Amino acid sequence: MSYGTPENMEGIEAYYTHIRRGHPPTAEQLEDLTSRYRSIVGGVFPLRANTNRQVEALQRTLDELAGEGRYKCYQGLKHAAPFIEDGVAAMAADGIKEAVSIVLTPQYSSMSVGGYVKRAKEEAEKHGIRLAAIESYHLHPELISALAKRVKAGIDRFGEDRENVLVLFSAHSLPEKIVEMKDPYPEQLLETSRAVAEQAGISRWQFTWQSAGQTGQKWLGPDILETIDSLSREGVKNVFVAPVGFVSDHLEVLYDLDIEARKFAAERGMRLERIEMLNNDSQYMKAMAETILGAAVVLK
Ligand code: FEC
Repeated sequence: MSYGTPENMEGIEAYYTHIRRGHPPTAEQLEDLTSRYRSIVGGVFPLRANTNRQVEALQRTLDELAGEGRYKCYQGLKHAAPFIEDGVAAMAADGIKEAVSIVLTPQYSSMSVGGYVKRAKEEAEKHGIRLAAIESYHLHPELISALAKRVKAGIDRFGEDRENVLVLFSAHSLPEKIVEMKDPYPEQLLETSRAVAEQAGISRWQFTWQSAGQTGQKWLGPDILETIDSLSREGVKNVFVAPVGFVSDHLEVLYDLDIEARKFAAERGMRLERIEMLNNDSQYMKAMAETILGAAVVLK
């Protein structure tokens, strides 16, 4: 399962309305989002083809690890077609009786992965499918190793300045109320960050939030722009961002980090670079495939 993206510019309004649980955005909100897509995509939505490639790569990895034909991958998206319910219905139509669900994002929150799982379970029940739901795999050794390699390679891009780089791990913010709910999301993100930093031999790092929504309630902070501002006042010149709660090239990375945060840093005389996203990285695929095989055991 994955987040989903509009198919094209005309699909943005329906997509945004779905994210807002059926409440259409105002004209101003719609224009704001459309202009962000315009600056990254020029009519092509990278996340769409990317998710298809991830599903194909995961299928190949499962075939290699468990034998061809043992597992079949289906795709279900949270906010776009094929929706989660479509994916489960497609399984039922093929006569599948046992399934494992996994979300591309590695850390669990009741407001992110929890929502995907609830919808998958409800639909599976309707079709009499037994479903084992994976909640997180944020410390899988293959995932940590893949991220650590990318952090190291990215820091090398700073050349002579590589010793003076501060690594900023980041993830999508959520409303602050998740803290009172004892949601594991912030802690799992810190655990991933700590493990990657350790394996990459990084001692100068911080965690920060990004991409908070405009909903009137308080979201987890500090936001990446606030963090960059504080760092600039402390004299930091080189920042390397690793959004460990995201795995793909999409709006929240290609706009929020590559355009908005980079410009904000440049205005303060700072250089900001970003990790290469995992997309269909073979170690990331192995992390998911091994987690799936482990979860499938409970169905036996
Ligand atoms: O490239 C693309 O087309 C899609 C990029 C995209 C990803 C993504 C991941 C997460 N979100 C999470 C939570 C929220 C909450 C709200 C919210 C709103 C948006 C909007 C867009 C959007 N998100 Fe998203 N998110 C992506 C895109 N997200 C566009 C609407 C405009 C805006 O606020 O920018 C607020 C909903 C509300 O209004 O009530 C909450 C979380 C993730 C990471 C986990 C996951 O991938 O599931 C959490 C990718």
